Amino acid sequence: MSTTCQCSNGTAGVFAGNASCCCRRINWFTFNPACSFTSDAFVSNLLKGSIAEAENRHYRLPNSVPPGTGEQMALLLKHPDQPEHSKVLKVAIIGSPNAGKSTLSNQLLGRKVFAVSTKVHTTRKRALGVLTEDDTQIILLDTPGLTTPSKVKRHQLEKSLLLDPWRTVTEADLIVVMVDVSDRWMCRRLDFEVLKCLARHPSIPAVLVLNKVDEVKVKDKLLDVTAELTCGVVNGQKLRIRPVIKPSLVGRRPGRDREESQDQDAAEPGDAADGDEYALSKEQLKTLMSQKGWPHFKDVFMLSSLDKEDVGTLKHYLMSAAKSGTWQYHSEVLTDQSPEEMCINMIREKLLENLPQEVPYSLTQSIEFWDTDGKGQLNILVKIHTKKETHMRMVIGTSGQMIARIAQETSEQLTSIFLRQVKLRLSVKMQK
Ligand SMILES: Nc1nc2c(ncn2[C@@H]2O[C@H](COP(=O)(O)OP(=O)(O)OP(=O)(O)O)[C@@H](O)[C@H]2O)c(=O)[nH]1
Ligand SMILES: [Mg+2]
Repeated sequence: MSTTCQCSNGTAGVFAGNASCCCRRINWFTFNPACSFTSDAFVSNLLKGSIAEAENRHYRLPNSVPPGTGEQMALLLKHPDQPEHSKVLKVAIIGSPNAGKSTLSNQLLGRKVFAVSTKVHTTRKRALGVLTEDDTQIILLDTPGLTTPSKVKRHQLEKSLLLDPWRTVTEADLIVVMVDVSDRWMCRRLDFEVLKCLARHPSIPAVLVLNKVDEVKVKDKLLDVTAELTCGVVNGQKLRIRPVIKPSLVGRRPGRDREESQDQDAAEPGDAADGDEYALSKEQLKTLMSQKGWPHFKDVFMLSSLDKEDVGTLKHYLMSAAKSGTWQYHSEVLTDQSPEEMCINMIREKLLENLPQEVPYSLTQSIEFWDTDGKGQLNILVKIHTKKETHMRMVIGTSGQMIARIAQETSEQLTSIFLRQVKLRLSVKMQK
């Protein structure tokens, strides 16, 4: 079974996989529509819920990260080795917590450099990944999930969760908005924080990525979601989608969820503030409140970030969108995170994955020892701080099994990031 869509210009095509509507040419860059309307094979795979591994593909071996801050700094400052006709694109990946932003960034880079977990707020501050192929450099800006001041306060999260996504967008050439379509609340309307972020920067092109399509059983639903989240308009073209949007959903007033998501805090990053050139007025905010989607997306992609082939199509799109310009980094750079930051982030990932709901959020870590020995092995000692004895016991686990597992799993991950043997030891300390 396949689903079709029609644009108002009369062209029609299969609307699935990495579909963007039937937009042949958009103002900002020219894009080959072969990528927008995918092969029957792709669609049939998508509808089956799985996509075969790409065959006969040659991937460039991805870069690794130096194991010392000094070497990493030197690499970041190294003069870019750009070719004569260099191209560049800075892409900010934004969205609600847990939408799959870091998973997508890792998959695009071809190597895991960003922490990923099933729990929200895994990413705590903006970090970048660099993808350099041939004459093109894509700078991926992975951001914390957009949240509100009251949530940050309530869960005692870092301020960077509040500020970084907004700051990151200002430096982007393209915004990728990620939505988790397996979450039925998320796909009813765009998160208000996301909408505000887009409204503050209407001149920066944005594309919508519907992620986790592998979790969606009824693929027709993706068309409804697309219509809702784009207000039925993509790249200035009105979508005519069959089956039509359910009448019950059309014109529904902002519901309880939107009202509930409104923050009580006075100063939100998207609100008007003195001296903020991007601030939205009260009227603009009011209009946004009644909006379910963003009618200015240039394209829509439907994909599973876990799937190499899906992500390959988006990567191709980004590569095609790059503009002539000087590279910002040497082609050997993979990320701007320091080795220590990456270690802390990966430990946080394992804590989030292995400990129950609120426990990992109350833990902090400090690096006590970091040294590469004569054999090239990186030896690290990290202390985990906790305020509760019960949490300490949970981190240690029965006979120390939990802490040993976290150390082992993180060591393996760091070994593949730094491309050398890593031995990580963990200890837990009660904080007064
Ligand atoms: N089934 C499925 N799971 C996915 C997909 N993409 C991401 N995930 C899972 O979704 C969870 C969240 O992924 P992250 O990449 O950490 O999400 P994030 O948006 O970076 O989250 P924050 O950093 O907390 O804002 C992880 O368990 C991922 O494995 C997908 O396409 N399909
Ligand atoms: Mg993340």
